[in-house]
Order: sequence, then C-alpha cells, then structure tokens
Amino acid sequence: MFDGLKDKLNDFREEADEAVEEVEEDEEADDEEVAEAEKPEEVKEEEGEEGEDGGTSLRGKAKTLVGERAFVIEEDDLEAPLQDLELALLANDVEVSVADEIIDRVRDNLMGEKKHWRDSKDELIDDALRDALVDVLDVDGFDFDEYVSKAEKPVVVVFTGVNGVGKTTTIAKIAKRLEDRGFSSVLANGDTYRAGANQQLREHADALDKKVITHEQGGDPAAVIYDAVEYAEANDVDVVLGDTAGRLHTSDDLMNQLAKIQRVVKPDLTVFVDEAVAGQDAVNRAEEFHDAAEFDGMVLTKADADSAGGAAVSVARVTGKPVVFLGTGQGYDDLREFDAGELVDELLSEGEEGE
Ligand SMILES: Nc1nc2c(ncn2[C@@H]2O[C@H](COP(=O)(O)OP(=O)(O)OP(=O)(O)O)[C@@H](O)[C@H]2O)c(=O)[nH]1
Ligand SMILES: [Mg+2]
Repeated sequence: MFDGLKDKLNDFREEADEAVEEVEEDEEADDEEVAEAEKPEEVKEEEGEEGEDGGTSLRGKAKTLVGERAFVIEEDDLEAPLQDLELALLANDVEVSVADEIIDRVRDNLMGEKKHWRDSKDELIDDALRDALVDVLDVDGFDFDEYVSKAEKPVVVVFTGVNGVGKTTTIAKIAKRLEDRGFSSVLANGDTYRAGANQQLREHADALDKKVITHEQGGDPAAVIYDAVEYAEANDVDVVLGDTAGRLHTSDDLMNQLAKIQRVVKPDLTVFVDEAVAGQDAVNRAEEFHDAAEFDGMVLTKADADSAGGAAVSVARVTGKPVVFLGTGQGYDDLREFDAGELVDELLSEGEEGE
C-alpha cells in the first residue's frame, strides 16, 4: 500500500539530511553561538540589533541544539529537496493545493520560529515531515466505532459513490466489523437500478448471517431503506447499512433519488465511497459530489492496489470531510480504520528499517 509515496518520502529525507549541517560544538558553534541559539525567540527579538553579526545572522537559518549537538539549516539548502518533494507528491497524485500545504508546513517546521530539540538529524527531519503530513491528513479525527456506540439506535448509514468502486463490498465489511464489536446490523439494498444487485447483497448477507431488505428492481430506494429502518426499530438492530446504485454527481435522476433518501430516511451518516487507485479522479469526484450532495465521511477502497497514495493524502483536506475507513483487499476483514498518525508512521517507516 502506497509504496511509491513511501519511496519518495524517503528520498526527501535523504536529500534533506544533506541540507542540514551538524555543527561540531567545539569547532564551529562556539559557546556564545550555542547560547544565542538556545535563547527563546522572544529574548532574541528583544535584544534586536545587539545579537552577534548585527542580530540578523539567524534569518533564513534555523539552529537546533541538543546537548552537545547543534544543527544548522540554511533555507536555501532546503529549496532543492523541497522542490523535489513537491514534484514527487504531485507525481503520486497528491492534489496540488495539498502538496503546496505539505511543503509549506515542512519548511515551517524546519525553519520556523518554533525551534525543535532533537537527538539527531534524522529525528529532526522525520518530525518535520510527520507533523506536516498528520496536519494535512487529520481533518477531524472521526471515530466510527465511538459514533456508533454513542448514537441513538438504530444508526442509519447510507453509502453512495460512483459505479464499481466497492460500495457493496464495503457495506459487507462494515457489517462484519460491527459484529466483531458487538453491534448488530441489517443490510438494505437501495440499489434498485442494477440487475443482480439484490442477489449480490444477499450473498454477502448470507455469508455474514445478516438480514437483508430488498425490493423489486426499479423500486424506490428510499422505500427500501425506510423498510430496513422500521425492521431495525422493531427488532432492536443497532445499525442499518443502506446500499445505493453507483452514480456520478451529474446523473440527475440518481442524484434526485439520493436527495429523496436523505429527505425520507434522514440517515445519521452519508458515506461517500471511492477507490484510492483512482488518484486525482477520486479527489475530484469527491469534491464535485460533495458540492452536489453533502456527505459526512468517506471510505477509500482498493488501497491495497494503490502505490501512489495521493487520494488518501488529499481527499480529506479537499472536501473537509474525514476518511473513515480504507479498504485493503477483497476479504471481509480487509477494512482498516483511517488513523492519520498511524498511516503517516507507516509511510515513514520504510526508510528507518534500512538504517
Ligand atoms: N483489491 C480490492 N478490491 C476491492 C476492494 N473493495 C472492493 N473491491 C472489489 O471491487 C469490485 C467492485 O466492488 P462492489 O462492491 O461491487 O462495488 P460497487 O461500488 O458496489 O459497484 P456498483 O454497485 O456496480 O456501483 C469487486 O470485485 C470487489 O471485490 C478493496 O478494498 N480492495
Ligand atoms: Mg454495489
């Protein structure tokens, strides 16, 4: 998963490593210079012109000290690695404004007012990159399990998105996940459009021993999901998982149907599903879809087949809605909660192993 992106992040770490100079305390960073860098910024500002070299020597230069170690970073030396990182992010399908934001944050983290105290150059660079990525990935830290456990039952979740991205499979995976956590669920086939959709959802339901509510092909999807909500209320079922037909945000009839589902059923959550492998297309679709019909969160499927990782990095920032789950394969257990910190740790882990 996301191996291409991992490699490029690692390249940046190596390049940036060369741009950060470790100053030998005895030779280049004499006591006065060390003491100067150790002072809090406010003190340096108050001292103004009196600082060594006319008080301006630290502009465009960040100094980080730990015990005996001092790291000096010249902003100019960082530009080439940052430019390469930006190109690599774009080549890996990171949306352009998101790539810009990551670059700015990495630069600020390394050069900014906040001086970091670190044990090594690697740690200094890793932390700058990690913090930048986590900030961009973590739009609001939505926790699905917590939501389900606290919300009034039944919790009604409707899944939407374009054709073939994995909506139905994701519903089955979530039913399994809920069961593993002690929550019951009923599946509702609001895809009354495609022949075979009832059968497909029924097969998953049978495999997972779940009740499924279906109507005839061509029926009203809102009515199917409404029936499932009534079933859940009558049978103390915790969660209703409503499937819908694949649609583009431009498919007027289907978008009107979705609006009707939202009006009639009033789902607690509307979840947009798209595939990570679609990269920039997935990001654009999510943005356009959200403009046409607001959703609460997203699932990115087929992350197992995606080397670039750009959609996963960008989509929450662009839509302002959290990625709730990543689909990581075709099995029922191939679903993982999207945790920004954990994901960034994984993205940055490969380089560390080789050292
Ligand atoms: N590798 C991989 N394949 C997946 C994943 N999720 C779904 N798939 C596969 O994607 C294909 C389409 O999945 P569906 O669940 O039928 O997609 P859908 O969005 O419901 O499709 P429509 O109802 O036709 O719009 C199936 O072959 C799934 O097994 C995933 O996370 N990883
Ligand atoms: Mg489907």
